[in-house]
Amino acid sequence: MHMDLGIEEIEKKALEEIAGADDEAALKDISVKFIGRKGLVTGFLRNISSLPNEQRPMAGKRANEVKKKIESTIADAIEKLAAVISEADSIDVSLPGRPGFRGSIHPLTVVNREICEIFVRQGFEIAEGPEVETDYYNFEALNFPDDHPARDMQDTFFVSEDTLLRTHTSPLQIRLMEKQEPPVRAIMPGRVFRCDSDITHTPMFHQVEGLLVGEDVTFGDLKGMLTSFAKEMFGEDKSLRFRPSFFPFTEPSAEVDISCVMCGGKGCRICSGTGWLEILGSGMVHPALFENVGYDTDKYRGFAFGMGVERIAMLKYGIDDIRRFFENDFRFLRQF
Ligand code: 2NM
Repeated sequence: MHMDLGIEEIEKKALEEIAGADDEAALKDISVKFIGRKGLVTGFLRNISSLPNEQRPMAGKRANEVKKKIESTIADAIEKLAAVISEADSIDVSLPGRPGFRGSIHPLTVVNREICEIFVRQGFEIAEGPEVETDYYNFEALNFPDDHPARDMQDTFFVSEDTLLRTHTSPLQIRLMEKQEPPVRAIMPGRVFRCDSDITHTPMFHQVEGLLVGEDVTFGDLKGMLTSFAKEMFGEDKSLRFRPSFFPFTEPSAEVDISCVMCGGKGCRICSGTGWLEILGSGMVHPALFENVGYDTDKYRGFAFGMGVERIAMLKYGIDDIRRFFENDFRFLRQF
């Protein structure tokens, strides 16, 4: 009955069966059925001798072509199946998807907002202004003497003889007082610039300064205000220490320390064994400033304070190198 099929019919049937096969075992069976020892093509070849002489060469040639065609088509089909199987193996559809990176708020922005929010809740307005300032607003009006070391080229970035990159946000307080009679209650967040660079200083950093002016403002108000700020920022359990200091624009002046965030006051590496960490500077506004802006020095008193946002963020999050804030390494930034 094998001989009943012509070689063209055998080829057509083989190719149809290969196309319909969906695994390797089925393809092996097809191989046996057509080109195995007892296969249809093999049987056809064996029977060539019974054909008339003149048909034999042509029939033999076609039968060999068909055998090769079936072999290569089966090999291709096996290869295709293998590719599909390995792709299916490499994708585990039961795994949860990988979440995309959402981005996060920069730690300095987080801390800057937190500082501002605490004072805004106490009735302070937010004021902003130019980063390029005149010598007058940055130093002169703030009672810095002509020979103050901060006015040196080494400490301040000068743009020209009379203009510079502000070294603090205090110039804004002068601008604000020039425009507005007391009561004044404002904070000034912003970038400031100093020629300085090591693990705790960068040439650009961020400050928040505050100013409160009115009648009957006392040093007690300053202490109360800054104590409640520090406890909100670092925790109710912190103690505060007001330490006498000096700033040109305040008299008297005080630096404010909190009990160490690491050791709680016992003394450790972070607080250099003192138990205390400096978080801000403050004082009662020097009368010279009020004279410069035309306020009545008999009637008005004020207090002012200033802090570095980087320093507060380093203490709050235990960051030991200020340069981390500016390296833009996602592994650091996405933790906040
Ligand atoms: C500080 C420390 C102490 C301050 C003073 C003033 C001004 F202009 F209103 F008098 N603004 N900021 C001040 C006082 C800033 O930073 C460490």
